[in-house]
Amino acid sequence: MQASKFNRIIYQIYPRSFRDSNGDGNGDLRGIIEKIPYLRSLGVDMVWLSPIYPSPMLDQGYDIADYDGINPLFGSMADWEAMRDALHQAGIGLIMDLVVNHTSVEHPWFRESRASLDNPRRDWYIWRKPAPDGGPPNNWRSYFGGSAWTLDEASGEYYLHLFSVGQPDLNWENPDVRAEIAAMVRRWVERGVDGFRMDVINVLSKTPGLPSVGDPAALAWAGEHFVNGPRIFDYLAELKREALDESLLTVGELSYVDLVSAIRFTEEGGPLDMAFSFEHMDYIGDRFAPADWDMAEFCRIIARWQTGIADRGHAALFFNNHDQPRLLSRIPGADQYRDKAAKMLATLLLTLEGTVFLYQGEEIGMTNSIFADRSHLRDVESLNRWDSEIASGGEAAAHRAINLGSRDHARTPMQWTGGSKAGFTDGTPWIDVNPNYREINVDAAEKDPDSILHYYRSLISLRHSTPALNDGSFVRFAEEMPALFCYRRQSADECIAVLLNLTPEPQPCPAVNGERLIGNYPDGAPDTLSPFEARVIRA
Ligand code: ISL
Repeated sequence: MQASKFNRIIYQIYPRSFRDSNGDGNGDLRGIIEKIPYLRSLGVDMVWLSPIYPSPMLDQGYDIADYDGINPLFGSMADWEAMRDALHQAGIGLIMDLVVNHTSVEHPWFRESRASLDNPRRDWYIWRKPAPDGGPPNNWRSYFGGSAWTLDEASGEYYLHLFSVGQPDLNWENPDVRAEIAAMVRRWVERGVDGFRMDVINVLSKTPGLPSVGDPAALAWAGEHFVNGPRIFDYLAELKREALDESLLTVGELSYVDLVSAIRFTEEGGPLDMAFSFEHMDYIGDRFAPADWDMAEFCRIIARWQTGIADRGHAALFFNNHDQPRLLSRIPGADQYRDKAAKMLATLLLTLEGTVFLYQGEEIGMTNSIFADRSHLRDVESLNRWDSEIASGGEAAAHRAINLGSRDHARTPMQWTGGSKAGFTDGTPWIDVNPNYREINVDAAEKDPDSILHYYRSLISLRHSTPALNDGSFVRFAEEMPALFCYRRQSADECIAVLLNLTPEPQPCPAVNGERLIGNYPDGAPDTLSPFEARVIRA
């Protein structure tokens, strides 16, 4: 079946950790080319590459120093073109990461901007004089901890960075900035990309005057004056008009977004095709000091979004990405049932309404890693957090926070084999391989017909061949059973029922008659679900 734009299954590659072809310890574009047969055999329709542009890598490439180049760490433009062509020959589309809320401090625009108060590019970024006490102009906090402002000693002014100190925010109020970004996007379209994943795309527009927020520490206030700011829809409509066409797939990462605004961004005629939202990941609060993971609550949020967004907007579905600890490691009881829980989560993700995004390693059940001390961390947010925990709570607190919340859990190298360095590199990996690679790796999974990997393949193929799984409505049932998540996907001529046990204990379940399409246990008793059992039935 030819997948429509919305029915595609998309695989996120974190290039630095995917496959290293030249032994320097860093994944690269030639490494991706090597693995295209693997991607093809998985059955995915597109890949999204996290940033591969020239960058000081302070935020692992989300700090871009040149929007039109390729970071030599990953290869050359010729390598990129070879990868694009090889993907296309394999029938796989290519989505690039568009990071336009901020650049790197190393970007020539910022170098010019900071060079002097009267530089023509001064206004391309957000500069303000100090507050009367000499401190930052307002109380905004950076996503990565600390003030969102840094003083530039030379000019005596502060610049705004919602993320790290190396990621100054562009001034989207300036029409020249917007025109230059649109031109850059057009150049990538001309180079043959098939879509864009737009990084924190709903924070471009700041409230004029940049007022302080009510309580910078409280999550609800965090984005008060920049999340979905006053001109965001104008900016995105303009970008779409100037640079994008319907054949491209656009997926926005929407920070702190609620259902109502997510619909506005993705409805018919809206600026984006689809959007990532985070309520199902963020309900635990601070990732580094989270509330207990609660599968019933997770599914309740998913159900609310499924029902709410239906026919109005379009969801980009994901359980893992490069910013989240591995979901499998968060679920109570899943350590005892890794295989079953991974397959249960896969069943859930691949039977929901929306466009499915998989993250590298999820398809073999990769888990969180262990970071012995600060020297093993690479992520700027984790390093900041380590330092603040050491200052306030000491070593044990720092370990606890990192083991729960670090983004580095998702960034350990892809585990290809049980051999040296998990088959990721012949050199020294830029970040340690998870020690469990001897058991959890692609090679082993290929050989085991009952592996998580083969289960993903079957589900991907099932979704591609089952219209109701793409376009059918979502209706939850058996809601009175909190240990289960049960729903139907209903289209005009078929109905698929999904029964999931969210717990590591057997649970009674409603009887649903019909043909069993897939499941993670051999056929069992019709009225009981085994630990983390998943069943998909053509009802
Ligand atoms: O706001 C969040 C959830 O509601 C955050 O998780 C937010 O989505 C995230 O911090 C933004 O991430 C993106 O932009 C960052 C970069 O470090 C991340 O890797 C990227 O995914 C800055 O570019």
